[in-house]
Amino acid sequence: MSKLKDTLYQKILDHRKRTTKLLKESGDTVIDEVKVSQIIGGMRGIKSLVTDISYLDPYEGIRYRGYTLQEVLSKLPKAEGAEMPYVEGLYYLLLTGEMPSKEEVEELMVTFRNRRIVPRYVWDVIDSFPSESHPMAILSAAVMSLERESHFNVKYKQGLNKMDYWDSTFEDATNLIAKMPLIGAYIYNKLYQKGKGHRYPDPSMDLGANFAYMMGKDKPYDDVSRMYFIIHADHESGNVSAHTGHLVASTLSDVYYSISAMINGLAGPLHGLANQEVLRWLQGLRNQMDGKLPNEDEMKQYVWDTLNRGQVIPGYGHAVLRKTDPRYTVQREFCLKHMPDDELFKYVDALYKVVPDILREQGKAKNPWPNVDAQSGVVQWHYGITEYDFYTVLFAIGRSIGVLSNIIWDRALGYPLERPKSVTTDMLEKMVGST
Ligand code: CMX
Repeated sequence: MSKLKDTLYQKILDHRKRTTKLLKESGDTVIDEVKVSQIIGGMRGIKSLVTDISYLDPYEGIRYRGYTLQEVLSKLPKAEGAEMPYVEGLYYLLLTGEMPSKEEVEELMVTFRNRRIVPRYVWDVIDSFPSESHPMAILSAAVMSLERESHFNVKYKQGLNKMDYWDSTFEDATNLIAKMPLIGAYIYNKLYQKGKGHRYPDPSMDLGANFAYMMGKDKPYDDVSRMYFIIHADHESGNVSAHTGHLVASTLSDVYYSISAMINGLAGPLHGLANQEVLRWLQGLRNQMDGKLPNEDEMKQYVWDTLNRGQVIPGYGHAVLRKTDPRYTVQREFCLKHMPDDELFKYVDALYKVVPDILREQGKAKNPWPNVDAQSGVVQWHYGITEYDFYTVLFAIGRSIGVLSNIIWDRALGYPLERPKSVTTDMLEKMVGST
């Protein structure tokens, strides 16, 4: 057993006792109440899921296993000369709650290296898509096609003990994380480089550096990849991508079905696709201004025009957060250091000065502050990834690390099939006495 798997197993044994005790001694304790507005309003804020991988505080932002993003970025081991930590270390942290040592990360790097070969039929699936297809549709299908590799399914058919579900799920999850960057880079090269730029991974490199290498990008794009995958990895359990992954996995569908579903949820413009929407929207402004940087009044006008057309300002607002997203701040700091004179970054910076006040004045959005997506496309654009349809694929590679960690723990703690109850509008009207 690897150090990671052994540590994880010990944690699982301890944690099971806590869950059993909670259920046995406090199973009927009321934690929350539900309002009509929440039932009609997308279940906002109802406390009905449990996860220990991450927690989202509305005013502080995300913490992974209790650590803020800044702490994660400074405490996880880094490659020699790198600014951003190993992505492999994040998987260790999310699964075990412990900061790994450099040796523990290196062991995990070897594990990923040994598992990253992608079967030929996956490349065939990707190649069979028309070139106008959205990369998220291709990614979803590619992950789906890997389903026949599932160890969990084989073991389940053989008659698997419930206590052991987590083990083969861990194997599947680790295999999939190892392959995701290769699949993503291959999709990029197929769609936008016509297959010419495809490179096989370099065995000496970590996950982030290898992704940069396969994308044909020089330094500091290795750090951009590491930063990107780490900050997008998890955002507690209620967001659409994480929740979809968990929901599908709760039927004991394997991780390939679950992550494919997660990708489909992430592909919507109100969720992961918002980062490409930001770029599209900014390009609209740039075209309108003939490339000249708008002054504050012109910027305000463009924002108001968007709102007056009944559209949202992409990259602003959030269902839970009520302050500037720390994932935005991490990327902003990177931009200030590496690309302060970038033209689009200046647009993003100028927007930050006008949008929150305008959204407050309009009085609809509960959170007028920028979210992660307001910055992430600009970083990619600067390093030559100008095909913004691709940005959500990068988000999906990162998000799969958190969602897979959650699914392994779901299995370890025996969480059941998810099945909330619905009511009819008639029933709601009767309940509130309005008929
Ligand atoms: N621009 C304009 N209006 C906005 C807005 C924005 N950025 N954010 C919220 N609003 C509006 C909503 O559309 C809603 O209007 P209606 O009452 O007319 O339906 C009202 O303000 C209240 O919404 P809310 O409770 O503040 O926000 P929700 O929880 O319903 O939605 C989100 C959250 C992210 C979908 C929304 O803020 C939005 O559409 N933002 C723009 C898209 C975006 O950046 N998405 C990425 C989020 C991060 C991620 O998940 O990846």
